[in-house]
Amino acid sequence: MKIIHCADLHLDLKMLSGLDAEKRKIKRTQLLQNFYNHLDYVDKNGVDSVLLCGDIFDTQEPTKKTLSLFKNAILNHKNIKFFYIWGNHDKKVMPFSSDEMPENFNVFKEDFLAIDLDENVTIGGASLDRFVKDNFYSTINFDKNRVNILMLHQPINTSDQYFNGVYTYNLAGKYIDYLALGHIHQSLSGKIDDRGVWQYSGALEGKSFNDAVPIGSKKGFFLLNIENGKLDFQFVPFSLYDYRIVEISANLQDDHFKVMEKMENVLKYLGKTDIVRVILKGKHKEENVFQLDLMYQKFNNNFFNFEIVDNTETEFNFEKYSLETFSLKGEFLRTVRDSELPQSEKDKISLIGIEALKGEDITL
Ligand SMILES: [Mn+2]
Repeated sequence: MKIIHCADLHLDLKMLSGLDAEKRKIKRTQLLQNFYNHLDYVDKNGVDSVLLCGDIFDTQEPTKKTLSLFKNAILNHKNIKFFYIWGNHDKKVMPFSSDEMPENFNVFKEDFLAIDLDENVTIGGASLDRFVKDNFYSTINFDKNRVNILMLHQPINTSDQYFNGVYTYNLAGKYIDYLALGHIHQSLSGKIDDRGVWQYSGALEGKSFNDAVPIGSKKGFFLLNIENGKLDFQFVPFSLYDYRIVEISANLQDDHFKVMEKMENVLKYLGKTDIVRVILKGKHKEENVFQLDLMYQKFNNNFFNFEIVDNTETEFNFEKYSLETFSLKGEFLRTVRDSELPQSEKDKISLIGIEALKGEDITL
């Protein structure tokens, strides 16, 4: 039996900072597109069930259009069993009302419930609230002779601003083989006890730079395979668009062209489905100016979206200027130097002042 574990689809995603209106629209459509692609995968690979582990919608009020498309997708896959819990974003969102609930769509509400499938497999789940009730753990009543999968949307072994966590010391000994988690957008995992593991599938698609993945990897879901009472699982990379953070370190001797070359050496591995943020780090000499708009223009068209953050520091030759006894620059710098400001502030103010006194554009 094959089961897919996915979570955090965030359909109707609201926060898409850094993208313009047109790209936000594309990105939103593409979240839905990837859900559909994932159902194609289900069809082609003989998958029996899909676990939707919360934050399927980004909001408690998904648009009618998205809801309708989601429902149609379920109704068009009558041979697939779907298991649904809500998360903190889509708390209490019920895609189907109770009188229209299709047979292949199973919802786990606040209380633990277990549903037996063929091949000795049981799926259990609960949509927990902000606080996990003390008696929740005692309601988990898996049969130790079955393969047991539990669905939750919680932080594990910790709490965060949204939810109190579930703790493995409370889950140990409950005959859980696989805890399918949503909430954390990375595919993290750990052990519950000698028998079971917990696993976050990660988001199906990245939703911001917090979900950035290294070059060569992707977001996706887990495919569980249960045969003769034995459960195996593997990650399936599946995202369409990926957030990438590329850090470029500048050395003191690097000029604009050297930094461009360093960028090119990394960016050549990325393309039109990447949302790229380059972060420039390190120190450069005052005379080596990095022209960000030129860098932006060179690479921008290669990617879905491109931005550069310049965190480099200018090494300021304070002594050179302050030795100019009869110049305004020298006078200004001596005043800054003798002030009570921290060194980093002194450097910044000195640089702005010198640019101003040279009559150049002030860049911050
Ligand atoms: Mn969540």
